[in-house]
Amino acid sequence: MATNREAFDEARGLIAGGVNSPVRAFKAVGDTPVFFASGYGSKVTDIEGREYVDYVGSWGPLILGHAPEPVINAIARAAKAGTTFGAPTVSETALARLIVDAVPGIERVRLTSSGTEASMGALRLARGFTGRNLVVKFAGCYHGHVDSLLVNAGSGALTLGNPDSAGVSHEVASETIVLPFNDVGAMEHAFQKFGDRIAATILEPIAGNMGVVMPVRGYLESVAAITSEAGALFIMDEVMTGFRVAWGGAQRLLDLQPDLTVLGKIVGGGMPLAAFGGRADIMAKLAPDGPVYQAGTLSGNPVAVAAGIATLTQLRNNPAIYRRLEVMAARLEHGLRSAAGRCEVPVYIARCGSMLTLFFQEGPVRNLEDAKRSDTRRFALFHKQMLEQCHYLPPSQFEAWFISNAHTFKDIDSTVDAAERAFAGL
Ligand code: KE4
Repeated sequence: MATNREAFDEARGLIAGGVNSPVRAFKAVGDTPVFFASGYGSKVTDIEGREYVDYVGSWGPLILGHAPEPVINAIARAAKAGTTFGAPTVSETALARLIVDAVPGIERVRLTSSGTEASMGALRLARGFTGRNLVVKFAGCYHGHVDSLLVNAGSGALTLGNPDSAGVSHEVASETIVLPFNDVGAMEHAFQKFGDRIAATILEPIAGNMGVVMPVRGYLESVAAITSEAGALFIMDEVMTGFRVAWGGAQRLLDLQPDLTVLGKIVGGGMPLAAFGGRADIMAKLAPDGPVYQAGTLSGNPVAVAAGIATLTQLRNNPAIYRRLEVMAARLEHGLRSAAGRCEVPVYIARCGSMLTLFFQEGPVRNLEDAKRSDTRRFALFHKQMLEQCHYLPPSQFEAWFISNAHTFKDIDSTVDAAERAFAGL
């Protein structure tokens, strides 16, 4: 049986960096990545046979936990009937109906295979609809590796200390205006200067890719109003918050409707499926009815759609799941804060529902500059000590922890106890 180190060495000889997504390489915590063999409920087991309580949950999709029976059964049934046709199926319509019924800002939807594709499609659609080129995004918000959005991105790029990606041309980057999050004045200034050239404003309504950062009161409403007054489109990237912070996402929780919404992660139930959608008049501009081209061989494939339908159906039919997630996540937040206090380790915990981040600093964390003041060395030590105690946290200070409906009080309390031992060792 190979060790994680041996598996990583072998992978690096064949896969770029040994991983298929950079953040998985554990560079930010200076450790060897864990290779998983299986997952069930709130637990994952690595190739060395160690079992961990999992707070990554594949970076958000697994709100029901690993391998939930209704989802696995739906995937198996769908796969036996054929994995993909490249032709319409009624199951895609069924998933579309679930999404349209749940998300206030979506009247029409288009399914894709990743959040990046969905963000890219939403952006191209906004430019096609408005006939304008400039886009406003926010430092620390991440929307996938879309060239024009990979400018001062958060998440992987930030974690690797390389906020601007090589390979993104100056011309492309020059059409993206990057503003600080939670700063209305910066929005006003940008729109005074460029307003009639701006196609869209895109943001994570509750940021998760610089760590969890909440919008200050009234901020999102101001962003929406300034954007709309300029004739630009307001795009909410709810890849992480969609079906996570509430059944209808942050826009339902905050009662604020965007023109376009990007979805991913939970909507695909752990399979490669994402979506973008919005006002019918805007979506009508998409090919084949309209002039904005967007496509995908496996977009809406029956197996991923079956996983999405099974996951959303579980959430829709059991609204108590969100109340349970709130109880579990609040217990974790308060337990971590108390344990850090007893060990006199300054921490700032930001949380919305079952997504949270523990920052190693006094706080508050209102934007990327605040987030970057965190003690990432201390985070790396903490992460390592938690891993040694079999609690699997995201390998970056600038990511969100996720609690699933499969987590138990026992899981949460054991994590808090392990954290107290880790804080004491910092
Ligand atoms: P994907 O292309 O990875 O499916 O989605 C990109 C994306 C878009 N928008 C938001 C708000 C996101 O959080 C993401 C992806 N999130 C990261 C981690 N926070 C995925 C992990 C990874 O890159 O490996």
